[in-house]
Amino acid sequence: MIGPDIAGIAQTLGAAADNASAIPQLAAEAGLGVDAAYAVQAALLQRRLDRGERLVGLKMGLTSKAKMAQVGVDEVIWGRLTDAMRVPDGGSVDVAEFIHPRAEPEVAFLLDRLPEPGEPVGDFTDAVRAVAPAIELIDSRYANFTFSLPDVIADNTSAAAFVIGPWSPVPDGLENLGVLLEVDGRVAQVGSTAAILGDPRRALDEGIRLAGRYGARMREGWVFLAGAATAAVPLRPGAHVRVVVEKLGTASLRAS
Ligand code: 0L1
Ligand code: MG
Repeated sequence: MIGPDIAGIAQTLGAAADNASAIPQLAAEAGLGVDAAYAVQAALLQRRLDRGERLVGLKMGLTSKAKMAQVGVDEVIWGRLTDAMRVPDGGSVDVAEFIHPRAEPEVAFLLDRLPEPGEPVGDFTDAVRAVAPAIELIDSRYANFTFSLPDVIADNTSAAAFVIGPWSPVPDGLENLGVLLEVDGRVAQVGSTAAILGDPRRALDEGIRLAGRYGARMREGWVFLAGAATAAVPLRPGAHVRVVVEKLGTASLRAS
């Protein structure tokens, strides 16, 4: 039996991102299941590496009830981050380079010594050197930001860009820190790091476990986006977006 055209689907999704042009969902028609969708994601990454980008970390997606409800998918997923997706803290992005970008408040981990695949993270502060407030820009390549589970996995979990604020040592109470997402100085979303799988540290266990299933192993020095603490908000041209995480400070970006 002939399986889905992994390379062809990756090419279609990659071109949609490059051209900032939405495409219809494709998983159902292509017979794409979850495993094949992660193979598409790996092929999409290879496409980026072939043009000189570097893999710098992983991200978790749909780690909060608010996010799951927003997109109608109820499984935790993971995707890949490259250096080209990183925007300096306080930097700007051009909305025209995206299809329908949304911003969401995240917590980032700077990875240190990780356990062998299949082993749980023992001491969190051995595995994570530092923590930072972060913004993730997501931009589904599918029309109307609507997709099935395999569709969104194939689309690298809508990853588009990210901003990392200042790194701090792992603070006490990481499992329940207040989180704000502000747009133009107004509070747009309020949440807590507790919304991230009940404790963002759990996201790292899940990331190691889920990515390990597909042979992806995280490395010292990589960034890990643990997931959003609230629903995402549309990013409009001219908007100034700021994330505030209690004890960790702020990360911001401006959209042009
Ligand atoms: O980072 C995320 O939670 C995004 C996962 C994919 C679903 C979406 O595009 O919101
Ligand atoms: Mg996210």
